[in-house]
Amino acid sequence: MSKPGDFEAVAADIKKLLHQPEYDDGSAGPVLVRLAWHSAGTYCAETDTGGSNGAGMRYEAEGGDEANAGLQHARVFLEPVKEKHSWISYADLWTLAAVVALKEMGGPQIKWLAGRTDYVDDSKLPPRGRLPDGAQGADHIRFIFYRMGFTDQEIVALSGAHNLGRMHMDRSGFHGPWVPNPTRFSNTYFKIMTDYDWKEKTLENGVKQFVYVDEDLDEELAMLPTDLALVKDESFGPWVQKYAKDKDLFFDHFAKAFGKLLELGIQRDANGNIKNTDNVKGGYHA
Ligand code: DDH
Repeated sequence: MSKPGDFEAVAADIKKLLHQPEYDDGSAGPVLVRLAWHSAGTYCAETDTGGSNGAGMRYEAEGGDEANAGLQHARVFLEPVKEKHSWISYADLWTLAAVVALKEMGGPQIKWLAGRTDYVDDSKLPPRGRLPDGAQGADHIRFIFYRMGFTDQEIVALSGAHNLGRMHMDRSGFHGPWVPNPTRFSNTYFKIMTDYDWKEKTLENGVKQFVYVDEDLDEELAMLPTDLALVKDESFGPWVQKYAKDKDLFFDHFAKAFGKLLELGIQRDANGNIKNTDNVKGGYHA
């Protein structure tokens, strides 16, 4: 047990659990990033519902959304950290874990502020279906991300998270990693999206995705229809090209957009404290 507010101690324990030799590509990092994204990405600006506050994914109403299949792995990885530092809310732990994991995987530092509560406010529960469907195209992507308040530029930057991790047939129905080194954050996703010749493939479960096969690679690479929809779109496309050429620009824009994602629906006063709560306060910038 650490002192309440000692986020450095929590971050240190998150770092220790990232190395998971038996799991996927040897790291818990990618699935932790996805946990934070799915916890926050249910937000609707117009109705002020959803978002990371409340950690609603612990319960069936939100956790049972088929888009969240597989994220129990991330929550299980984090459970010993929660047991040791019981003062931290799950909502803070899940978002902090992504920030720590991204940095450890070579990504940018993301500004993170504490104070989320685990109180599930039923009036803020997101309905199912708020997260994106990889089989769709640009209109769907805009529908989902405009609802949260993101711009086209931010949408492309956030999509760069697919530099990490892989798809699992038993979770989403899709299969494979996007990039050859899926535990290292970079702009490779954008580079290969534009440079490689992607071929449509129907998997044995009937699901369609795009693949790139190269005998020098251990396995074929994959792209979702939504990933490739970014290249062709007249407003998304130029950002794909810019991020493919300029890693620093991508890192800067990704850090800002991911930081914004984690704050959706969180109302703070001028000091950064969440209004009307006595939650543990602080931040993590190291
Ligand atoms: Fe994603 N994502 N994502 N994604 N995502 C999947 C995996 C990961 C979509 C679909 C899928 C973001 C945007 C989109 C990560 C982060 C982010 C999988 C595979 C699908 C399908 C799941 C599985 O089978 O295990 C779609 C569609 C979109 C969209 O924008 C239209 C964003 C914005 C992020 C983010 O973090 C900001 C990460 C990381 C993974 C890898 C997870 C893992 O277990 O590995």
